[in-house]
Amino acid sequence: MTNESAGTGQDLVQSFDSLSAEFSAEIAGLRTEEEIRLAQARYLGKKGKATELMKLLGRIPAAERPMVGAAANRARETIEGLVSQRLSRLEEEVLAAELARSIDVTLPGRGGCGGTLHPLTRVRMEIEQIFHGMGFEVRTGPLIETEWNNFDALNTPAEHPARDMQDTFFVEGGLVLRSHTSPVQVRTMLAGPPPVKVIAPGNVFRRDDDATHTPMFPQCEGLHVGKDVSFEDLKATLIAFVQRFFGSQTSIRLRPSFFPFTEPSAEVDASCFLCQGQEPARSGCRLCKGTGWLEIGGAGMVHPNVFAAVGYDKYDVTGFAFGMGLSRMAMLKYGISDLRLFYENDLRFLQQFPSG
Ligand code: FA5
Repeated sequence: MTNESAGTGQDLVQSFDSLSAEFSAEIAGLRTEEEIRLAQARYLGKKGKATELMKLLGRIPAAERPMVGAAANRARETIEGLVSQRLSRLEEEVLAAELARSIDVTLPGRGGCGGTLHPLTRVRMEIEQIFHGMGFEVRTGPLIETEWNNFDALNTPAEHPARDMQDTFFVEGGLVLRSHTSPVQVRTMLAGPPPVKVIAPGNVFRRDDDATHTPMFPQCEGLHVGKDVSFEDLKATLIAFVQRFFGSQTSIRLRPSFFPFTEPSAEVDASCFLCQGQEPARSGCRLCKGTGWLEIGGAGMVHPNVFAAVGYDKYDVTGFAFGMGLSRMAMLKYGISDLRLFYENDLRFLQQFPSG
């Protein structure tokens, strides 16, 4: 029945009754609450079929209207009743499906994924342990240093060309992001008289950025000052260290070098622990690139000017110092080709270093 042909009241009553039957057939095939609610709206909503029929009420004789109104109410109640019946059945079906799922409560839990120590932390801890065994104490210093501690006291005055090699980040007020851990030497000696025997691990900063240089990297300083501390002691200490860190076959090579704060100075190389410096493995060695040696840091005897800067008697004491790059050492120990991997926090990389 349409707006144009209202028909009689009896026709309208019949239309309402058949609407209920139509809805009943439709709802039987619906599977979700959303489908049911949409169907309900198609019948009882603002533009629903029942609402449209109600608009015809005004066109029939007044005497027949109560009968039609009653039929409309009946249809509405039937439709709403069917909706709520269907919805509660649906709820029961969902519950029954949940209950039918078999759960094996005896299976072991999945557990969380535990964190592990970062490879650089592991290397630092291992180095601390090795030097602790040789009688070194661990010291630390601030990352933002005075220019004096970072350069001047280390025999590197403002105009010294060696400052260029460690070009760094300057902060206002004569402060710098420390470019090496050597200022901890100065702090340690200013803090008390000799003898001192310390290592100082920590991060340092430089204007560097490539596969083997990062702008921030960890170093470990070593300083031993006392009566008659000799170059021989330095060499013995470094040999003992590399043999514990890289393996007992490892030896070292000292190459003459220059650092303003040590004299004489040397670059420290460890023999490549992968090829042992032996042919035929050496020529194809991916770690040492065929040289048989791996550079691990710098070292030397403390310069008398450094003793003078911290108030130590340069005629009374001698000392050695060294500084190693920890990320380079980790790179060598674990065979890693790009230093930047340490700082990318890629789980696929980090998960290869489970805590031991
Ligand atoms: C120094 O920093 C000296 N302070 C070391 C020293 C201490 C010498 C005490 C004598 C006595 P050098 O600039 O060479 O030296 O750095 C030492 C080590 O840090 C290098 O051998 C290398 O392993 C590491 N290193 C240097 N620059 C970077 C960088 N940008 N990224 C990662 N590692 C670096």
